Amino acid sequence: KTILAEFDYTKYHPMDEIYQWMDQVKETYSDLVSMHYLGSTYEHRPIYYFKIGWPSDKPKKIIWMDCGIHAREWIAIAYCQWFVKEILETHKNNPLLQKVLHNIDFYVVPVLNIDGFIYSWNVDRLWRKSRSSHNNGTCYGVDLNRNFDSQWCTIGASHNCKDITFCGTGPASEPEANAVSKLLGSLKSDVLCFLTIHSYGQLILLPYGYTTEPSVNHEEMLNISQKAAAKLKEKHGTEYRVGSTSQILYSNSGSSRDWAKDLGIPFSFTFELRDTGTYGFVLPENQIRPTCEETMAGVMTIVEHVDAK
Ligand code: ING
Ligand code: ZN
Repeated sequence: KTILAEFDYTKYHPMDEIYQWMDQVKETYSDLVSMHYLGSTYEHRPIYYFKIGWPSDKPKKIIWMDCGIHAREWIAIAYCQWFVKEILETHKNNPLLQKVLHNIDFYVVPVLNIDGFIYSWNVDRLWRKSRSSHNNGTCYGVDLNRNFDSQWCTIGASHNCKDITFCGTGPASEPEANAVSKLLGSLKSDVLCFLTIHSYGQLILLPYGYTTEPSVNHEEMLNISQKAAAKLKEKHGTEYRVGSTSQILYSNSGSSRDWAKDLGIPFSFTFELRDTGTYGFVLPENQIRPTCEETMAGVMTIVEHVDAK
């Protein structure tokens, strides 16, 4: 059992340590952070999120960030932890954060697909999906980023439960996707920006995946993400590409990012962290620090721009 001051953010941590870390963060920084129950996984594990911001009398906007919707993308989870740590440890000396924490609450889900993440630690490092059982236990797992109610399973997703992009049995059929949909649905007019963190590819992806049509404020989001990519590159020289998913990659339906955009959240981005394929999902621990440092620069550029709206 480690204490929070000794927590090593440059290592990957298994789920029991992340649960412990969340408890310690909540206890240590109770003035600025609260921890809330989002919902349950298929295997009945609790999913929690942090709410980070100063209490306020006037209504606050929300910036959402989730990590670990895909089990094998461990660097994304390490980034959510880094993001929380950075806010809590540096806000006093950071004018942008001082201002933002009065206007905005960050809602951070460090691990969304907990069942899959544990399976990736214990059984199959490259597992992507959740762990729900299908076809009488003959196949397991839904791609949670194909399970949201946005043109569900129309393109770039599969109805076959054996496939890696299995979309599930219906829109938000999975408890993890349903929990996110319910909470964001109830908050929707207050949410300013939706960020969902993946790996790998070094990309900032914009809506839409399900169509090549641009979203209403595509130019504005493109502009913001280009600025973010430039700031990110200043840290360690890492090059990012920016654009709508369907235009720079290929089409896919049922993603949380598209769903959030169509819910009415004005800004919605997917980050694909390092690398571009050398190590892929198995990014070495010595890249956690530089990856998190540069991603912080990119994310804070987005935060700054959407907060000015
Ligand atoms: N990538 C995302 C995924 O859900 C994406 C985003 C969509 C990439 C379509 C490419 C094409 O597949 C990862 N890495 O999960
Ligand atoms: Zn992913």
